[in-house]
Amino acid sequence: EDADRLAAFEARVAADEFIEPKDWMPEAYRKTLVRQISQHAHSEIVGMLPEGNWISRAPTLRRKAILLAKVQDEAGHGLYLYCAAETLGTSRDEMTQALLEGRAKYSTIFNYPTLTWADIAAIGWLVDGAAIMNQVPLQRASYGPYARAMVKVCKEESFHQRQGYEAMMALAAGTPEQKAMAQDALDRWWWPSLMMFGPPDDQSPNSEQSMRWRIKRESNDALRQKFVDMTVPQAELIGLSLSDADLKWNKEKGGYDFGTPDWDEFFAVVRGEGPVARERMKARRDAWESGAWVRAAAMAHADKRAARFAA
Ligand code: FAQ
Repeated sequence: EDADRLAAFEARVAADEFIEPKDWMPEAYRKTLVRQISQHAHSEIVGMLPEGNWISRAPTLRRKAILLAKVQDEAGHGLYLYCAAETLGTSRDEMTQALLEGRAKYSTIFNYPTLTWADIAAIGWLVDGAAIMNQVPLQRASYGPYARAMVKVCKEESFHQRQGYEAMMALAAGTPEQKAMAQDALDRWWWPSLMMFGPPDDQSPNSEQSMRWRIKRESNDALRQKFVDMTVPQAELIGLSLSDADLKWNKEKGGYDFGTPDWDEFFAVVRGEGPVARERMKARRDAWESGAWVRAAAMAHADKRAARFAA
C-alpha cells in the first residue's frame, strides 16, 4: 500500500501539483522540508540582528524609517515560515529548541559583523539580492504552504534589494570617504553573499533528492552564477569594483567566469565558527529566555478566554 501511495505522490510532484498539509507524503520529504523551512525561518529572525545594529545610528530619519520597516518585514517572513513549517507537524517551540541546541542552522551570511553604515546598504543590495535569486524558484516548490509564503516574501525582498542598491549608489556618488566605505563593505560582503547559495553542487548532499522532489528547482551553482551575472553590471554602474581577479565575461557561456569562494571558511561558518556566531546565538537565547513571561501570559489569557467561551 505504501508503494502505491509513494507512486501517487511522486506522480503528483512530477505533474507540478502542490502537496498540501493533509496529503500523504514520505517521511523523508516531511523531514527535509522541516529542515529547510525552519532553517529559512531562523535565518530571517537571526537576520534582523546585523541590521538592527544600525537602527539607532542610521544617518537620516528617512533611512531610519526604511530600515525599521525592513527589519520588521524580516520578522514577518520568519513568522510565515514558522507557520509553514508547523503545517508539517512540528511546533514553533521544537524548532526554536533545535536552533538553540545547535541542531538547526541559519544562513552563514548572518555570522558576519556590520561594521559601518555601508554594510547596511551592502546587505540590502547583495544579501537580499541573493535571497530573491534563491527564493523566486521556491515559489514553485512542491509544498504548497512553503511556495505560497515565498510569493509575499519575494515581493518584499525585491523592495529591500532596491533600497539597498539605492543606498549604496548614494554612498558611491558621495565624498571620497563615503565611496571608500561603500567599496570596503562590498569587498567584505561579496564572497559571503556567494556562499549563501550553499556548497558547490558536487558537495551538496541534499540537492539531488530535493531537486527530484521539486523542493529545490535550481541548483546551488546555477543560482550563484545567475546572481553574479546580475550583480556585476550593477557594481559597474555605480563605479565600484568586485574583489575577484578571476572575474571575466565568458562569451561562449553568456555569463561571467568568477573565482572560487573560500569553501573552508564556508564550512567553518556552517559549523558555527563565524566571526560573530556566538554573539548571534546569545542574542537568540536571551530573547527566548526574556520572552518566557510573554508566552506564559499569552497562554494564560488564551486559557481564560477559552474557559469563558465554554461557560
Ligand atoms: N548557511 O545539501 P545542501 C534571508 C547547509 S535569506 C548555512 O546544499 P540544501 C533573507 C545545509 O543546510 C537566507 N548552512 O543543502 C534576509 C546543509 O546542512 P543540513 C536564508 C548552509 O538545503 C535578507 C549543508 O549545508 N535563505 O534570510 C548554507 O539542499 C536580509 C549542505 O548543503 C534560505 O534559507 C548556508 N548558506 O541547500 C533576511 C533559503 N548553505 O541542513 C534578513 C531556503 C548550505 O543538511 C536580511 N533554503 N547549508 O544540516 C535553501 O534554498 C537551501 O536550504 C540552501 C541549501 C540553498 C540554503
